[in-house]
Amino acid sequence: MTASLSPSQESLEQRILGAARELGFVRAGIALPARAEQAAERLREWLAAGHHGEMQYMAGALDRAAPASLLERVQSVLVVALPYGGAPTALRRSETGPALTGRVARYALGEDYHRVLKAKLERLGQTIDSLVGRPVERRACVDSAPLLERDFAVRAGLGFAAKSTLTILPGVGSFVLLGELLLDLPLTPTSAHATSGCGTCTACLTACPTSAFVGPYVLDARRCISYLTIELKGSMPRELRPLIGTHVFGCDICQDVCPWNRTRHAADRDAELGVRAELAEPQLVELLFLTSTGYRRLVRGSALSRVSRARLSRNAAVALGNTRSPAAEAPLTRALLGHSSALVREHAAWALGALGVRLTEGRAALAQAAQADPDGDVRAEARRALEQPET
Ligand code: B12
Ligand code: SF4
Ligand code: SF4
Repeated sequence: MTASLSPSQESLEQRILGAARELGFVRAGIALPARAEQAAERLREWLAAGHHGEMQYMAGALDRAAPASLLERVQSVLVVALPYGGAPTALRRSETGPALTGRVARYALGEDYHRVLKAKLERLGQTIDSLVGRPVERRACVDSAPLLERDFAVRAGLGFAAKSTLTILPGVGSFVLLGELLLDLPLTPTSAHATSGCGTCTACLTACPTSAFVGPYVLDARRCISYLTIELKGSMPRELRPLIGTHVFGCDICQDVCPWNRTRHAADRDAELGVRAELAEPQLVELLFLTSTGYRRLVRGSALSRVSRARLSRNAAVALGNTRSPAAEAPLTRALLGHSSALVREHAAWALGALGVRLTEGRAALAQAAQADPDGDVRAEARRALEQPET
């Protein structure tokens, strides 16, 4: 807080930040809504390099660096952080799970964070109304709003911009989701976080299985497992498929290796996010053959609803190939010969080739698909898979 602050204002900011903490936000801060010029320039360079891939919404008309493009009369940006970490073993029954089990990133293991965060921000907004004594014009943003959320989090003093591109909150780590309330209310900003805390560390850059970092602070989203399993709609680049492992929705590797996430004081996962058993240990064969009813049941109220049924099954096919387990051959064969989605059949063909085991029925199915599948991409993939050596 600055010295020029009047006592009544000071108590308003403190009470707002206190109310945020009571709602379960592990950190909260206030930034001025001025356009983030440097971040805008970095975003421009990132887009010009094509690092956003198919995420056309990142190149949309609205200025992500200027909150005023979302709320014309915005005077303050209140930024909050909701913790979703916790020891991985507490979230999953076992680290590797039984054979043919996939991995869902921690943020998506429970209830849809958009919904949880939005509801908490709405409650915070109501508290602000009662503190101020009138309805304050506001807009809640969580992830999907065109706003450079991480930059405003740094400006509001929540944490620093890390080499992994994530915002790290000292004492808390990076397993936090960000949300903002844009307010037509003048508030004194909290101090920005100026310095990076990465030092000479490069653990995240080297641990990334797909080499998605162009360098420190810059990610080529097209190579990131999060993008490949969630955002990408069509075929996965063939050279990246073996590197995806058993991830079926998102990836936490660059955060798991980060020393800032090993703090003993790591905040507990917000109780309203919870953890769903079927997401903590997703069964790959079930995902491969999801029915429309099963899909609706699985994704209802979950962040997985961002991904279509065919894409989830595509991800499961790739993950099954990467298990290198002989038990994956039968379900992949069945998918190759009978799945209604050509996207899934194509990835099932690749996965059979990638299994690296002596195929029994799989080879005959590949030969049949190479000849007779109605889709050209599936036929080509099956031919390629037949050329893979069996061990
Ligand atoms: C598009 C997007 C993605 C894309 C691209 C990610 C990316 N790095 O850009 C994909 C699909 C790959 C993705 C993945 C993930 N995402 Co995402 N994603 C977004 C989204 C919608 C926009 C991000 C963006 O603006 N990218 C554009 C680039 C240019 O911006 P940037 O990476 O933030 O870069 C800034 C800094 O790195 C900095 N910078 C650049 N160069 C330099 C140099 C120096 C020296 C310094 C100091 C700074 C600096 O300037 C840039 C502009 O401010 C935001 C929500 C939002 N509306 O902001 C969530 C968000 C960033 N994602 C989030 C999460 C949780 C994830 C995942 C962890 C999910 C998962 N487990 O799979 C992964 C993490 C991957 C990673 N290492 O970033 C959280 C991050 C929370 C946090 N603590 O940082 C956000 C904020 C959503 C939220 N509301 O909580 N995501
Ligand atoms: S989320 Fe996974 S794939 Fe993406 S940058 Fe981090 S380690 Fe790499
Ligand atoms: S792993 Fe190291 S370099 Fe990467 S974000 Fe964490 S501290 Fe920074």
